[in-house]
Amino acid sequence: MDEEPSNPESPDDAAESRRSLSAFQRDATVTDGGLREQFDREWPDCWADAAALLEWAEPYDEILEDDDAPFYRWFVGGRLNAAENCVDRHLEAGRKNQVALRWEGKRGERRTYTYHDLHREVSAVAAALRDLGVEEDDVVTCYLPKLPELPITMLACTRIGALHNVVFAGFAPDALVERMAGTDSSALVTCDGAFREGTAVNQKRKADAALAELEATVPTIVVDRLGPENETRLGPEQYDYGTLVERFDGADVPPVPRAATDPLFHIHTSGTTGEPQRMTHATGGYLAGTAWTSRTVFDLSPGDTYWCTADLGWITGHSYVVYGPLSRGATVVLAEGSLRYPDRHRPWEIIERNGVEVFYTTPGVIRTFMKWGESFPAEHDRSSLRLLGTVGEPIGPDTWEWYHTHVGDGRCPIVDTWWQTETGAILLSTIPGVDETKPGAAGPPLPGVEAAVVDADGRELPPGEPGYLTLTKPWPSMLSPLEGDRYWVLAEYWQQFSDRRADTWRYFTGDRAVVDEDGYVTIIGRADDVVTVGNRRLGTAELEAAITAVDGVTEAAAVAGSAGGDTDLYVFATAAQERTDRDRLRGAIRDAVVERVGRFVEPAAVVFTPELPETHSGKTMYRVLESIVDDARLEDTEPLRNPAIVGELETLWESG
Ligand code: 6R9
Repeated sequence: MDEEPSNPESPDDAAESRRSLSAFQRDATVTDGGLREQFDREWPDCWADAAALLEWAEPYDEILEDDDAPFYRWFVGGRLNAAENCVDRHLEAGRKNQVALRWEGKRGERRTYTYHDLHREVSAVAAALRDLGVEEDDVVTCYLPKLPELPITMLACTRIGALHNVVFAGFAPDALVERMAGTDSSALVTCDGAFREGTAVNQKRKADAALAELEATVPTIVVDRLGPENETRLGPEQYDYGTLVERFDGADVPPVPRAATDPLFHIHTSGTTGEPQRMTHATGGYLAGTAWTSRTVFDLSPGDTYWCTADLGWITGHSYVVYGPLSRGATVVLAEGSLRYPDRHRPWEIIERNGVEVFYTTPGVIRTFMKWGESFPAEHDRSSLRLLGTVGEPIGPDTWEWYHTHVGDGRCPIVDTWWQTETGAILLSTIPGVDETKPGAAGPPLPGVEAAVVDADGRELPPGEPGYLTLTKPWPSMLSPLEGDRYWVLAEYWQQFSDRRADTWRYFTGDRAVVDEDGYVTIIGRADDVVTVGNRRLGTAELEAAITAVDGVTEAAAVAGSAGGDTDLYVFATAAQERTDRDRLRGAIRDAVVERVGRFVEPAAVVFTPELPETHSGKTMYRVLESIVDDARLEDTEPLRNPAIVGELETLWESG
């Protein structure tokens, strides 16, 4: 046997980690084990607890209005401003010199913004946007990488009641065109370029290409990221960010009170059809949800140092880089660029240097750390860490154990947080000050949240039986579509499992899941990822779950391809240990698939790869694997977090 035991902890270590878990619980903000019962009893009034974490310009009259279900309205009658909640009120609370943002640039640059600095620059940008004609309810598209100017611009928009629409900076111009046109954007904020592993990449050229495609000209603000050595020409209606900030420095722009039900921002999901869909969140409910979960799940209090690796182009960056942690008055670390540049010590140096207490990332990033090896975290002081989080896809037990042991030293609880762009905030997770964790299971629904796993006819399934994950009660940070989006939102999320005549509404998450006797939910994967082999349609989620259950397999993706003429099933997998016996593992994977779906779908090939291609938000990119199997040309790999894997996969595939 050349395998190491999969659980490196001895019983003594395990006892030790339980002891320190209670050390976390002793200091946690939320330790009330009766919170779920209390929320159930008082629902929906319990959500006043979340609203109480915010500063309201006018109090709300009604917590939940359901006249127009499933288009629920939260905190009706209330008015508030997001920028005021994330910035101004911390000044008033005597925290003006507390650090709000610590930015670490790709080239070793560091910038620190106190809440006072943040207030000043947010106000200046807000004044500049107004000067360029942006009004309340207008939409401003942001096409920026992880620079401080991005959260600042987002907050500047919300300060004047404009909506932001952040588009991932890695997307190509046509994606920008589509998202700007789809939101009727009145302004664009972008930058001259970005450094990619040392070389300057032209971002403005992409923005200009998109602007040329749009019908109307919109004013464009350009952040100078490349410095004076890379001169950028500004065209008509294009303005330098730094010049505007100087010009409007000291401007007094009072935050515009918005109705709680007014939209706060747009963000796009890829949607099941693959077309980007415009999603919208409402000001009051979204802020209440992100603030409350930042406190309850991430245990964030003013002054806590927190680092989330997500890009701001995704919902995780909105909810848990900007709105949640800043509304809590935390110190947010923002790291530009890749975690492996200039070398693999970077993530641990960031944690060490900044004294990061709470760290939030995706299983894909953790698997990359695993591949690099435990010596990297081991060389750095991580004693500041007290809580770890994960999001975006299921975390397998091996990855969980590694995270727990080598990042958290067996003493930091892990929160496996399940949520979606549409849900706005975390809905399934353990509360680290209260609940036991089970590796691999996201956890029970948070207080006030109700979930059910159902069969295709909507009948609730008993524990242990996999089915569709639905949400049976509305929640404050829920999607709040504009009038024109209601039709498709109904069809996509509310149609399948609701009984409209009985006015009983169930939100369909699009995920498959299984719940255990204790109410902990394990996410299996997306219900719509289906492969057709022969004439059978197979859910990839269950296949992959069966494969990753094989000891020694960390991750798997199943795709259909016609490399051999007929349509066959192909499996890509990553192995827990470099030295694992591949042939034995291959055999075990084949057996697992056959046992799951029968002999007729025995995989035509099982390919071991160091990583699966994945998006920046941590989802397996099946399109890349399909194009490799079918030897098709691959367009656009820009949405990939790990583009280097494509070449490696091609080589692995060709070498059989
Ligand atoms: C926040 C975010 C949503 C989909 C969701 C599910 C998957 C998210 C997860 C998870 C297992 C978790 N997902 N968190 N799967 N465990 N803790 O990722 O939003 O990009 O909209 O994706 O991500 O499949 O339905 P979004």
